Amino acid sequence: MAKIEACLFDLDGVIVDTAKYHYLAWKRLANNLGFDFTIENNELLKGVSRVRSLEILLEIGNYTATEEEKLKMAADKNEWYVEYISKLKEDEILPGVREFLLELKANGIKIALGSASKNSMLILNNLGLTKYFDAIIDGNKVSKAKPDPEVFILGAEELGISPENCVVFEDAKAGIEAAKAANMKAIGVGDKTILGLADKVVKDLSNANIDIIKF
Ligand code: B16
Ligand code: MG
Repeated sequence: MAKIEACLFDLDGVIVDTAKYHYLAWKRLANNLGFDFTIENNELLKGVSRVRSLEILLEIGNYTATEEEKLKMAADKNEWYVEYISKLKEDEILPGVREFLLELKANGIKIALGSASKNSMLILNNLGLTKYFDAIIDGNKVSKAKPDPEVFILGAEELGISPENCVVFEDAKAGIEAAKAANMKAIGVGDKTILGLADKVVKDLSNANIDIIKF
């Protein structure tokens, strides 16, 4: 079995729960357009790109918009979202994450981010986590969304590690599919019934240590 030399982390749902801020901003947009947007609806947007998220939201509200209007809606939503995440503090790092990153570093394991978000630098900087990452691949660098493996392939390339020596940590089904399509190991973070395709599933990273990346 190939030895793991690098860990690639999704951001929202694995390192920090930014989904609640995405929700508040999308809900504000929906309400401005005259329809409701529930926390259940928000589940559909996890791990999904901003543009695709807007399309899903408009489908939910049965709302038709021109391309120009959609651009303005996405920009407004992002402005409100950025207001929230500008206030992110280190105490919002999900349990066990910083300790796990430190342990990986101490064991010479390379670390990369593999996120769909275009706001990842602001988030990592506010959480004080940027220094742990050897490569950051996010929505600004990729053209294809998960389950396409592009984000993780680019991460492995930037780290100089071959995919079979990489493991991905993901909370979204599409992210697990992307990891498998990249020929990497995948650890699901969250619900076993949703992330069943992963090699392992953990509820969260609160008890994660170096043993978790031994397969
Ligand atoms: P932004 P991840 C994803 O982050 C979020 O889960 C998803 O809800 C969001 O639409 C997407 O980032 C794009 O984010 O609007 O900030 O560019 O899970 O891939 O880290
Ligand atoms: Mg995620």
